[in-house]
Amino acid sequence: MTESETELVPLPYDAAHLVALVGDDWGERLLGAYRWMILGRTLDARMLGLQRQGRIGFYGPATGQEAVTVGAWLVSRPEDWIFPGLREQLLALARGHSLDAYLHHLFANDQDPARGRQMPCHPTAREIHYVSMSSVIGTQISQAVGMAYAARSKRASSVAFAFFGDGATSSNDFHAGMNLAGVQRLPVVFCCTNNQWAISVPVDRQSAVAHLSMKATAYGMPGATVDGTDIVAVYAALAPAAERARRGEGPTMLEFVLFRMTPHSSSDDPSRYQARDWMDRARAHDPVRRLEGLLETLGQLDAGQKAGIARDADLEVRRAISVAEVVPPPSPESLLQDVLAPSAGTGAATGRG
Ligand SMILES: Cc1ncc(C[n+]2csc(CCOP(=O)(O)OP(=O)(O)O)c2C)c(N)n1
Ligand SMILES: [Mg+2]
Repeated sequence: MTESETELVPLPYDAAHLVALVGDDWGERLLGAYRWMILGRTLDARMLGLQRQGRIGFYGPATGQEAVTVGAWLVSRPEDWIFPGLREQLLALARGHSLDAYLHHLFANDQDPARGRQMPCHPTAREIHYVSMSSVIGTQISQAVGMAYAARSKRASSVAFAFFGDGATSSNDFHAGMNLAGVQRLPVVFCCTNNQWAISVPVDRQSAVAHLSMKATAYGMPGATVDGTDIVAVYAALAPAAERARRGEGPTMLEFVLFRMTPHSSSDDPSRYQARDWMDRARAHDPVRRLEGLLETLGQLDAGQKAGIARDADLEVRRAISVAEVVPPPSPESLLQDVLAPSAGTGAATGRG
């Protein structure tokens, strides 16, 4: 089967369903979601290309996972905190982190918010409550729980969204974090992006349960398995989980089943371990094409708009690359910036504030 022959599994909604599930403004909201998904898809393709050309060092794509990140954008509020796993960069951008800042980071240049000191493709964006991604699998889960504990102590209404992959459910932090959140009824939404692989290890070699969401039961919280390639289903699961957390009723664990549509990262060759039909099955559940088909069927997107959205995303990504690529690397002196607090009267301040 070739790419063009792969039959897409359509999203099963009519307008009445969408009013009930997303609200009266579903057309506008889902079209906005579609724009972000196209930007994410465009970014992934261009960044993998740049990595192959030796222009950036490393990239971790999120192709196939866009319905979850953009669904979380529709649900989360500015006061919430995002603790990403490995593939939530699009959520940072949709929440307001600039594409330029992200590209500066990927080029690890002088305007990189992390000044070239973080691993590549590990954005951090304090201004939009997007905590630096940790490649140490699972650690962000217990950090999210700590943030939720702090929010509850301060009587703040913020919710912590903890993202992690299927592989992370085998980490110690998953169990410690879920347990504390369950006992303390903390405002956390645990979002497991089950893309069915932990690099080359398939999910059935990772866990003996039929659905990872069953693990919620052990920690006394509700859990559900959701089609993570259906943005409407993602929204319909995330919105009540966030509201429940905000009302002080405790955490929820959602397992979003989806397909990793690229190598694990720019360092990986999945042809060595994936079945040949993997990509055919993945394309049939492509979250971007599924939403696109729904919007077209319901008269919210025509060919002209579609081409315009794709062109805008391409131009925006190209523009940001051209801006970031010419910025020099951080100077050696910058190594001490943000490390030492300015000390009054000594003139030895090196931080940027
Ligand atoms: C504690 C720890 N062990 C191992 C690794 C190496 N490693 C990096 S990504 C990864 C797989 C993660 O799989 P999953 O949690 O399913 O996330 P995905 O990459 O599929 O999004 C592993 C084992 C690591 N980074 N940290
Ligand atoms: Mg995985």
